[in-house]
Amino acid sequence: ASSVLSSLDLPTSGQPINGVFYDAAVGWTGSGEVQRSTNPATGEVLAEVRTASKEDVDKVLKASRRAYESWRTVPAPKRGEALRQIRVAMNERIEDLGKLVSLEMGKVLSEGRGEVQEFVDEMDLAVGLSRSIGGTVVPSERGRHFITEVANPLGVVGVITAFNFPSAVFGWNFSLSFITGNATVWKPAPTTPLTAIASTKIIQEVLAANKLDGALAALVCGGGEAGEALVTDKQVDLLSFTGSEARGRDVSMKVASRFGQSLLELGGNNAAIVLPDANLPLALRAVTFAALGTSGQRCTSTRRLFLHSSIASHFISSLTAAYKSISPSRMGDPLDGKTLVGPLHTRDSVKRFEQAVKTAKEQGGEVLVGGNVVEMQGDLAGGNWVEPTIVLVKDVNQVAIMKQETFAPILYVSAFESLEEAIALNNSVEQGLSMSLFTKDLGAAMQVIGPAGADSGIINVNSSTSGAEIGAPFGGNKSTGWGRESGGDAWKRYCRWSSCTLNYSDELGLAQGVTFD
Ligand code: UN1
Repeated sequence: ASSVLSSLDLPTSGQPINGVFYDAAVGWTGSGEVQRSTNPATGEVLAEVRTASKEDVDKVLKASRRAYESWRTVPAPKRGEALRQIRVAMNERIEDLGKLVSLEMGKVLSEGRGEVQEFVDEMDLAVGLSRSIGGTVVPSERGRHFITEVANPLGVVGVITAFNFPSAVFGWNFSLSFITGNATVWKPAPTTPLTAIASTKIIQEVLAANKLDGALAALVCGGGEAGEALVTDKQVDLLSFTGSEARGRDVSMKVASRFGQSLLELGGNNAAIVLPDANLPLALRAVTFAALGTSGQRCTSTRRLFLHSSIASHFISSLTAAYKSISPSRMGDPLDGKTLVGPLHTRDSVKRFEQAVKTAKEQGGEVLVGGNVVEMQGDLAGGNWVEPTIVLVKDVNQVAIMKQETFAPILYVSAFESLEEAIALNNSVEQGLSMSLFTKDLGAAMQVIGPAGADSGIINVNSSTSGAEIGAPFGGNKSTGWGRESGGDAWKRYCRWSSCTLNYSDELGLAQGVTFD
């Protein structure tokens, strides 16, 4: 652990690391309570971090506002050039950062590295966008009139991220916020401050080398107090929040009540539907990855599997065999390249896993594989280990827990007869993030994509529910919060838009044929 920390210049002295940065002159500080970052695989305390108090957040927001006021007039391609340098610096440290993500979050090395890659990819996208963003020109009904949409920088963007993607989700937000001319203030999850501190240090080095204000990428580590300050403070123009539906509801109402804007990425309860004509080995691999990747702690994890009745028993036996080939032999230290399934992030996650399995059984679910907390040996004995679990559900109306998102490797499996029924099952939950359909039938695929199809924000045919690329918008419908981040038009949310009409005639022409003579 200490070699991973020192590779990224994180002190290992035992003194609390400062978790607030907003000003190169002030450096790293923080007057709030001390929080711990713990290795989920072993229970070892990695470091203590001094967090931001409400007063710290206020100071940071003032500094970020000042930084925004000069940044907004810098041409977007020049902003893109600074981001390109951050991209290069981050990419140089990708292996170390990936290890730190694995160490602190608990996801396996390939996924830890993968999410830093996702940050780098997003910066590539944003660097390109910095040379093309802008509004459309609209034809005017009046002669010698020119109508265009203008995208100006918005102000200060607050980004509250979750523990499960401690790097990439900030990357999506920061990259777009930065090139559109805003200052960004990041509050990472209380349990993953080290990834945030290491990433911010890299960004700060590039900002300093370019003589840019450090408050363009400020960091406020902390918990409820710092989060609440960002949510309620009018100085935050856009608040991007990733987390639970319960907290997201509270955040969105508080931000709306001050007429701020929020961008929400909340729960998912993603389904995979397998039709009889599907490439079944491919479907098996895709479902296994999406259900077990990040130990079932992605927003996009597959939580519900709907199998056509004609292939259900065959598919379930292959899936059970796949699970048994992974657990316990491929479960273990996330930093070991051979590991496929790491620990849950916290002790509380283990309790929620146990509770969900218990409830599923009480409601009539049958545990086919797993279902238990695992006692590991040696260093791993102090970690948060649970068995990858498959629950067979004969009656979806009885097993109500299936409609809740439990951040754990629990996969509920059920059979269906018709595609319409499977679509209805997909849509029967509050959340609407991602879904998968496995088929070779183009008609079935179009039915799922079309107007009477799946209500999910992300629809994948013959591909996993998780593991989206950054180029398309990422986000979900319904209680997932309707937010869209990363690709597509997501950048537009970070702008202050004006519709501008320019009259270059000497007449005052009125629209809609109105006269006022
Ligand atoms: C999340 O779980 O909050 O599609 C983000 C995926 C990743 C991002 C997940 N690219 O699984």
